[in-house]
Amino acid sequence: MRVASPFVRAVSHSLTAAALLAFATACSTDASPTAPVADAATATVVEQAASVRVGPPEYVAGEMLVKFKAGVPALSRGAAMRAANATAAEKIVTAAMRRAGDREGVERLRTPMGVAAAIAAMQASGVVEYAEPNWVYQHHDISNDTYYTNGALWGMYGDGSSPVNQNGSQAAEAWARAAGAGCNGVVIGIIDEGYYFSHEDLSANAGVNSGEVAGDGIDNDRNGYIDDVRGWDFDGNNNSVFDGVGDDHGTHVAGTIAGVGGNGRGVAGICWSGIKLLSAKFLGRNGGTTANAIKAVDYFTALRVSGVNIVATSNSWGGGGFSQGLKDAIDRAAAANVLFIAAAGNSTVNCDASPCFPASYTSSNLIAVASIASSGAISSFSNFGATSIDIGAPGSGIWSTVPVGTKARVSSGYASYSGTSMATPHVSGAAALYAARNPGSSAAQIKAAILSAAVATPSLNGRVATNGRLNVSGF
Ligand SMILES: [Ca+2]
Ligand SMILES: [Ca+2]
Ligand SMILES: [Ca+2]
Ligand SMILES: [Ca+2]
Repeated sequence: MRVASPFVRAVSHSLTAAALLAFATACSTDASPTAPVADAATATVVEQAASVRVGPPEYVAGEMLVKFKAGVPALSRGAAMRAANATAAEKIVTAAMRRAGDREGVERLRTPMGVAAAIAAMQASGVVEYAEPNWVYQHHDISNDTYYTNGALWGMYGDGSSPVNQNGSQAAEAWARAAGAGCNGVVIGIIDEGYYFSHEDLSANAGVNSGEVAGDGIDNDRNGYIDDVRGWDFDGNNNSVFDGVGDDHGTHVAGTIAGVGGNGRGVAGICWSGIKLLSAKFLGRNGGTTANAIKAVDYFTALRVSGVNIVATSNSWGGGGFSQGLKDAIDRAAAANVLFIAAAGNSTVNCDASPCFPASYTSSNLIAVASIASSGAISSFSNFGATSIDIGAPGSGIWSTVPVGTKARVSSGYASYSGTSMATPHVSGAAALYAARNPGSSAAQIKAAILSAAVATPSLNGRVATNGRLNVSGF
């Protein structure tokens, strides 16, 4: 019996493809606007946020860069350094400097004095060409991706981003910080339909199982699956995890986690680069089974144990009743430090009163995700539960990647879907972002970071355990 189905509703799309609607149900009433909202209040907020962001430039405390004048005797250098209480940290003489006839190079000096005072002392010595702070440069990733800049991709915005939306995940603010928008070294397992790993806005972040050699008919990594290079299709029991435009839901999930950012096209996921996606396809045309869900969860657990840095699985599906077998699989993932991020479901039910699986499992590694709209309201369809559901995230009117076209000819498209299916990958991306910036974090630490950063949200008060919505601005 098929028990699981993807949690997606309300479809609109940029390119016409009837197959996109295959798993979608009726349009919800709170699909968010997909065009920029340009009212006076919004403009004011943008301006304020911009002024807040302008701060003094940063430099390395207790350091300066000094270039001594050519031919200055060591005695004079020593006197100048003593005046600035400075000690040598590094002498930088690059090949390019030498080629340019510069044998002095640049010295990086340490000093316990204030940097400004130390620089003044060096300059007063008369023996330096310059003395200056060792500036710290920030990586400011600002999305130029089409659906970001046109105001549609609200789930990535924050209260201090442009475009602005305080109800977004605040990812744009995390991107603007020093670490940027990359999620190096992190792998996320998508348990869903397959996904279009050749999509123009996904392919750079599509992972391969490095232990497997493609197409040799051999199970090189001995995990029980032959040629599982992109993952495994548990529904079809084969190694093709993308089987055409029917894999739109999985592809949409993938784009929210890891749509390639900054490439001037399409969308931007929470993680722009560095991340790798792998697929455990188990939802087919008629949904998926518990048996295949167990295999899919265990597939990623085994990869993690074998050394692949699977931080979380993203699970935008549900249905059926309690399964000890699936709970056990999720607990095995917990023991391997793999988070299980689960959609609350789209039936507007209280999961505390009427359990929603897999969201309601009590596994320590599970984060259950409700959906909010761009207004901050809980989405009309979203399940909730003060105990069983953890956090809200953007899920109404979410633009992401989809395959479009025909069976014979698939190409890259973008579409707006709504559902807790769309909220969940925002949290999966958040887990990846945190893990990338805090290497070696346990599943418990990542979960705690996500839940403790939630922003109190009236529509979620008493409806999710954190009473709040996703906020990755500080990750
Ligand atoms: Ca294999
Ligand atoms: Ca092989
Ligand atoms: Ca297949
Ligand atoms: Ca893009």
